[in-house]
Amino acid sequence: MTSTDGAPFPAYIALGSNLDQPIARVRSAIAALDDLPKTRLLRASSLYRTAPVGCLPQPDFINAVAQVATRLSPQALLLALGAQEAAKGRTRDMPNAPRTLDLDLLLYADETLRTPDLVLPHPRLHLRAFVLIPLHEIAPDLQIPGRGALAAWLPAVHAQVSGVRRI
Ligand code: PH2
Ligand code: MG
Ligand code: MG
Repeated sequence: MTSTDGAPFPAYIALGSNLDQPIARVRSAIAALDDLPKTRLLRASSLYRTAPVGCLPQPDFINAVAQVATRLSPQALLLALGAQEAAKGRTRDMPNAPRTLDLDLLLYADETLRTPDLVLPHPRLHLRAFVLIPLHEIAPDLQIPGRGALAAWLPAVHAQVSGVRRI
């Protein structure tokens, strides 16, 4: 599914920031998705303040999820998201260090893909309340390819839910 001259494909993107005015950064990053080539912003979730998960102690994150319609291939979309991160001053000193902007490609149509650069669906999306809750807000009936209904994964992250607050 890399020929992209026809109808656009839906894709979901997770946004996160926990450095230097994260609310403003996530808001402007959502708007900037509409400026990506061959890509339109369709929906965006509320912003959520979330406790860090799976990383060293660091400031709370601001997280959100957006849906786009794109004629970019998954690889081209991934590159475009990386360029946006770099344009917003993201440096990659250490894995899971606090970051100005993280843009993760969660889902691309019903594609499943396993390459060194890109795994679809995102391999941890169903384990993270800071992704599942905003994704459920904008796509309550979503099916995750290979994993079933998104809503069925919410109970699995109940221990993280108290750390996710809509703002
Ligand atoms: N991103 C991570 C690791 N942990 N925790 C929260 N709450 N939000 C994130 O965006 C996040 C995280 C790696 O990308
Ligand atoms: Mg991430
Ligand atoms: Mg990332």
